[in-house]
Amino acid sequence: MTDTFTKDIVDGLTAKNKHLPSKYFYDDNGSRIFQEIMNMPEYYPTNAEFEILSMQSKQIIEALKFSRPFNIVELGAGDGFKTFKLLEYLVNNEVDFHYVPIDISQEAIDILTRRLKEKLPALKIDPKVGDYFEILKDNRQSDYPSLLLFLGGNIGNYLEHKAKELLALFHKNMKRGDKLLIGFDLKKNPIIIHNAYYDKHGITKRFNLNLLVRINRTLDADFKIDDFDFYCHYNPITGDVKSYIVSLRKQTVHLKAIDKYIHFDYDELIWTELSKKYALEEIDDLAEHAKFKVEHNFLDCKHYFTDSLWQK
Ligand code: AVJ
Repeated sequence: MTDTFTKDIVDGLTAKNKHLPSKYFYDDNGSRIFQEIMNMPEYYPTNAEFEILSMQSKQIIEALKFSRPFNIVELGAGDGFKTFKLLEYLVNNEVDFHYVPIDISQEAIDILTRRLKEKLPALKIDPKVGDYFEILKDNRQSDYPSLLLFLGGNIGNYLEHKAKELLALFHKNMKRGDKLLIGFDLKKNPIIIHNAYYDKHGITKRFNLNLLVRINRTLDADFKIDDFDFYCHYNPITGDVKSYIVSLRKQTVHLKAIDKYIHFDYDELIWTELSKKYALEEIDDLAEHAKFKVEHNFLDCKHYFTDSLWQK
């Protein structure tokens, strides 16, 4: 039981209140299901952030007040669909910059690089595969100012103390004057949030249960997927969306690869994900705690989402 995946899964499933880390949703199949989520009309964050970067790229770049050339470093670039609008604006305006997309997935980086070379041949792209922070440290040696991108609202998956830890790490690996553009999903009418996560198509349910499929495959386990359901709940006071897998029976699952048995009670829960929604004041507090200065919030027209620009 050496690798972190196995350790995280076993720790989570043997805890008093069972839980599994949402970062493990994203195997190849999970990434595909997440694409389906992003294509649902109810999943507003994709459209909201796309609107921000389509309509306000000029304002965002002007707010940087960078000398040129500069770097744009994207953490967890993925398919880079949203970022395309920002890059397109810069290339069309002949701005001198380097784009450094970083992702842990070689496949994602290859696809992104191929697409960008085709669509924006003039773009100077310097893709990196690997751990954010190792690469950030390298970038710190660069003489040029950098804009760090952490888009998509991924910060919402972190518990408060973990979010603070992550932002402190960003801060530590930035130069004075560098900027961070970070996406936050905002508090809004709870029904809209409920419908985006507890979707009527069952896609988010499939996204969650795919984690059990992944455990079946990697740990040679025998989860009967039909014996589990999905539940999620938005608390409009705290802003927490919490997602769960629900055991529909009293049952035992065998993780054969490590010969471990996991018992489930009738209706027992596995907590799988936090997707926190923020108020603008909470964003200010987070920034201040991590010693950043909030320069501007770029909101979509419905005020569902913000790309918040911070300076070190
Ligand atoms: C990719 C973390 C931003 O929390 O909204 C979508 C993942 N989970 N539907 C989010 C997700 C359920 C998503 N993030």
